[in-house]
Amino acid sequence: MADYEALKQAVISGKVAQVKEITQQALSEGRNPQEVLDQGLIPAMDIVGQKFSCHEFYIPEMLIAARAMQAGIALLKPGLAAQGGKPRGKVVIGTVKGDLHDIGKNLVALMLQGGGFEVMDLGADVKPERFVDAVKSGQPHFVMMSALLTTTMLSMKETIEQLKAAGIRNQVKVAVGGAPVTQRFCDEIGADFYASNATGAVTKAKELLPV
Ligand code: B1M
Repeated sequence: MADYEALKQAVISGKVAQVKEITQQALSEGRNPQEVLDQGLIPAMDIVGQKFSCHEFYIPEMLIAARAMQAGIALLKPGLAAQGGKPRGKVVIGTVKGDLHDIGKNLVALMLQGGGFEVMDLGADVKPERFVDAVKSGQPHFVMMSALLTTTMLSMKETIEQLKAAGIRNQVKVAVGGAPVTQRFCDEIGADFYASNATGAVTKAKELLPV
């Protein structure tokens, strides 16, 4: 039986081999990759965050846990991206300037690919100018920005301002997400939509695609 409690503990303590083993076991039992993600890997990172907040963990422990989480995601990847289908639309995605958190952004990118979107991933620490250049050159339907820090989410506003200044704001739908981002913040900065998780980002993008 898939032991999600053991999976969480393995991620928290950064045990890569154990994470791989338990994840693989869950998949062999026929567990849905999304379930493994939602019940094992993601809750583990929430606990890591709590431990960091109360100074029980420091940066090295967060990095070690992040590496373990990524090892688990790598095994889930084929299943998460499997739905495929014909290309639905194009997305430019990145984690905003000053922000190196890319696990959530990578998951959103992966689920978008699974939903049939063509994804241009600009990586992390993406300056507004790079988003603007990517819209000009790639002609995407969507720009999706991720931020995990309250200090970096303001770069989302700056990116929207720069898209306006370049005269291309109306060519794309701008979507925002990441732990500190809210619907209210989305409305305040004039983004088109907010999604609290990867599945939500895919669902909303599908709804907004021109037919
Ligand atoms: Co950092 N970190 N970190 N960290 N880190 C947080 C975010 C923090 C909440 C921890 C804490 O204090 N409890 C805190 C932020 C506080 C704040 O601003 N409110 C924090 C801090 C302070 C920092 C540093 C400043 C620490 C320091 O140096 N003193 C530093 C900043 C570095 C920088 O970016 N410039 C830092 C560094 C790091 C590591 C590099 C060590 C590592 C990141 C490794 C990596 O990403 N490659 C790290 C980690 C791992 C975390 C926590 C523990 C986990 C983040 C994660 O991967 N979650 C995190 C605590 C937490 O979030 N609970 C924390 C799992 C991931 C699947 O979830 O990214 O939320 P998430 O993505 C979700 C949704 O948010 C959504 O969908 C995803 C999947 O469902 N989503 C989107 C994300 N992007 C989206 C975009 C969309 C839509 C949905 O577009 C439409």
